[in-house]
Amino acid sequence: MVPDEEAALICAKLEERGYRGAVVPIEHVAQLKREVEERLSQKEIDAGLYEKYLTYFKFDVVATLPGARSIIVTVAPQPQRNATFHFNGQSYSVIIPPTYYHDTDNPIREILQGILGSSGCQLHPIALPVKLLAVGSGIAEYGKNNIAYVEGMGSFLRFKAFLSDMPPGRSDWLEPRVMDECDSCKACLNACLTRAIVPDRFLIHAERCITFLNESTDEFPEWLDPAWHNSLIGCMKCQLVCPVNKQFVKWVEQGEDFTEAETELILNGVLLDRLPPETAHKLNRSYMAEYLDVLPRNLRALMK
Ligand code: B12
Ligand code: SF4
Ligand code: SF4
Repeated sequence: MVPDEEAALICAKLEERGYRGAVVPIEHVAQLKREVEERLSQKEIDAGLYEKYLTYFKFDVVATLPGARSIIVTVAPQPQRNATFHFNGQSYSVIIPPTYYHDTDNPIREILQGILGSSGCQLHPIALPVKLLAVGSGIAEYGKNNIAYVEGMGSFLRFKAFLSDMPPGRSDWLEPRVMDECDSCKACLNACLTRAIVPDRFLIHAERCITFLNESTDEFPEWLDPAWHNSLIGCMKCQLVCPVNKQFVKWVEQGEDFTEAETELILNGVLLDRLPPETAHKLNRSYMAEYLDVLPRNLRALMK
């Protein structure tokens, strides 16, 4: 198969299943790295606070997959999930935002493997700044809230990037841009309770973002009102008010139900391997097991 045909087949097969994708030449990784380094040198990103995220990116793609030639960026629509916790006779229904569930990663990987395997090409998941990648590839656009939007999905989605040694074929690379809808709107700026989104620069003040604070095991800063928490982890404020998300905001699927006893164990910070297997399964199925260390604090804030 010629490279353009293989890339087109990947996009078509993903679309058949409701996903979207693009194949990008590996050369653009250097651009992604430069973009992030530029933000660091301008001190728009605080390297100290951001360290764990920055070290997560794997810009040295050839070390990850020798012979890598393409990046495949994919996107899957995702709902919010509603998890229920029972405590002291009361039920608490709490939101797990889109993105945290990884349930679309494997089906996407299988589709890609099915196509690439037949031409002897390899596939490797890779941690890259996927919003920049998706916007550069043309499948997404930025909102003023720094979140990336895809036509037909709004921002209710999950991105995933893969490396491959397949030839990329022809593709355009676009400069980062903001949706036209943002021109006359500042709903997300007004909705952000911590003022992480500001009018005088595009990049949010990540260190003020509720997600940054409630994904971290550090104590909440004093200025953060616990009542601002709106999700078990992360924050939905700047997405729920966005007019581009209007048709998706009510897309909420039922998640796991944690009994009184299970909720108590979680609130008491019991480690995963000490939890009853069924409780651990529920956490794994909710993709919350990796956040178990911050759940007691976050859940308490929501229960108040
Ligand atoms: C670190 C991180 C965070 C940090 C910092 C986020 C930030 N904006 O800096 C924190 C913890 C705060 C965070 C929060 C959230 N995150 Co987050 N996060 C990440 C992670 C791991 C890396 C992102 C990163 O650091 N990129 C580097 C930065 C600098 O790139 P960037 O934000 O795209 O910024 C570029 C542009 O701003 C551009 N640029 C600069 N100037 C200008 C000017 C203009 C005009 C334009 C157009 C562009 C532009 O250049 C910058 C790069 O240099 C990614 C996963 C991944 N693999 O990418 C998820 C990810 C970005 N997060 C995601 C989500 C969903 C969230 C939350 C909504 C959490 C939630 N669900 O509750 C919030 C949203 C906060 C917000 N409003 O942005 C999703 C985004 C999905 C989407 N639809 O866009 C990702 C992709 C995870 C995933 N796999 O789906 N996140
Ligand atoms: S709320 Fe308005 S300004 Fe913010 S991302 Fe959505 S359309 Fe753009
Ligand atoms: S996720 Fe919440 S705290 Fe972060 S920028 Fe959006 S509204 Fe603000």
